[in-house]
Amino acid sequence: MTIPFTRWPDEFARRYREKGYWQDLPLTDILTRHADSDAVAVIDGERRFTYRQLNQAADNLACALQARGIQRGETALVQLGNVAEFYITFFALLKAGIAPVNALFSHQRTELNAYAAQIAPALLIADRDHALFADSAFLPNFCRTHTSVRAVLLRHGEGDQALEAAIDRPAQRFIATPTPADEVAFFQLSGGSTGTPKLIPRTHNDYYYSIRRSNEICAISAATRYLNALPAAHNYAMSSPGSLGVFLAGGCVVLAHDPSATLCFPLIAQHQINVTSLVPPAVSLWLQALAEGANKAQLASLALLQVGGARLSASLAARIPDEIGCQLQQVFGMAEGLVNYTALDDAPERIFNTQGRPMCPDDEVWVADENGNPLPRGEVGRLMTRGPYTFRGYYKSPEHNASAFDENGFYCSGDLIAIDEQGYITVQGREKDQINRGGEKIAAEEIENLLLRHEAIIHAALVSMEDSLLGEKSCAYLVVKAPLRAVAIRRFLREQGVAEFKLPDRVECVDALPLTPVGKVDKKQLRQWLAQRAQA
Ligand code: J2J
Repeated sequence: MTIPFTRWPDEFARRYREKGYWQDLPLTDILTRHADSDAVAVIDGERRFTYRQLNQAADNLACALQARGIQRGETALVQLGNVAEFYITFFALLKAGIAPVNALFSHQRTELNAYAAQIAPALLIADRDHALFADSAFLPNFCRTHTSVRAVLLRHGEGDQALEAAIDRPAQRFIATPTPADEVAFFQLSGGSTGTPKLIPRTHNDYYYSIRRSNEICAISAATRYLNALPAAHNYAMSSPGSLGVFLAGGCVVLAHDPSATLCFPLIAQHQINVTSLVPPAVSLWLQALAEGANKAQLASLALLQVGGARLSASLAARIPDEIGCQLQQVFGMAEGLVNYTALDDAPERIFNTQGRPMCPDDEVWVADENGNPLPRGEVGRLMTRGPYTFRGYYKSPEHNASAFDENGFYCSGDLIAIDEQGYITVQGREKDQINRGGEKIAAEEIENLLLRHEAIIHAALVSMEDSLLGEKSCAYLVVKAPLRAVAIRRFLREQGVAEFKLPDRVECVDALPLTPVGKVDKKQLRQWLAQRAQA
């Protein structure tokens, strides 16, 4: 059984192998290469796991899954937060050849249903600490809807369903059976711009390269002590170089449940953290905490701070070396593949003012005008890319793929960028219908569709509005039959079971939505209205 996905054409696959990008190793190699090491791999609160223990735990779980009849080539839906079990589960599934979708912990019913509907998982692994699974009604309902689910394991669950028990029971004669390295290893989540969240098939070969190359650029080694304060399942925290990069190098990952200064500063001091990654709003909060007297000495071991996921202003960037006392690296990446980094030895001006350059010499990146024609260097246009770790198609989405890719397999990310003479990229804006709320991505259409389920809402448009901390927040423009208050709208959406960060920060009721000459909602105009109101 293999999972269908859009493959790279043979000539590309051949070239990527010849150049050593694809090494035909399964991602499980990241862990098994350290199977005999007693170095600490993960610290989660009071708990510590050596590489040997992490590997054994993954074997145990994989064996338990096989015993439950879950087979190689099947899929799993996983929702775990920043806990050691996230990595144990990830490696266990890879060892058993089961491809997971790792939902974010902030996701709710709508997102989980959308993922399950797409992959028809044989297995669900989740956490009783999540509100959905704390509620005894949700799980039976979920399993009734998604009849493909044959086994459920819950962190902090009971009896047969306890994830911990499956991890603790020693494996008997376990033989790992990962999928072939050029097949799907797991699915990454797209930030999305469409009604249903899209899934990104990632192969062992392409993802392993992305991690290996990231480690080289970021100088990750066995001496790296990485604080993982971003959602563990997010592509940035997994692979740029993220926790998987640190495991590959034999370093130590310390988990934090959120990036707040109050939680992270003491963890950095206690565990002598030398690398971490943040989104720009968290940087602002760290700087604010320091300005308000937080103990800077706690950050003494921190050598490198990566910032990405959303636009970092040059002024905020420039404050980092002095005020936090470490080196900055900008990261501009996407779950679809392409990742750009500033180099550790780049001049400060470059690090403050650009989002870096593609990490692979064979990343093909160019800028297109609105008709798909190449623009001269330096001009602003659409980012087009293909390469050894950039996917070739969303899972089971032929229609969307037809517009997201050009005829030569270049993916159009929806970002508006410029590339300078040295190949460095600056992100200038966005064309995709998405709101980037401090790194958390909201597909406008997904929320608009949910809003339209409300009996009093006739038309709905979700647009971004500027925010000094988050960069962007969301505003819902509505045409309604009867007056509606923002709290009622938010409550309604919450009842639809959607992640909290996707709820509109503001609601505006209007008589009509402005339209473009072809009759589409004119979101540019709506954003102008918001800007004018902000000035007024
Ligand atoms: C501006 N916009 C950025 C940046 C991402 C590493 C880092 C981030 C992600 C990520 C990732 C940006 N400046 N520095 O997967 O491996 C916006 C762009 C991009 C979208 C991708 C990684 N860094 N962005 O953020 O899939 O709009 O991945 O297309 O969540 O975030 O979002 P996502």
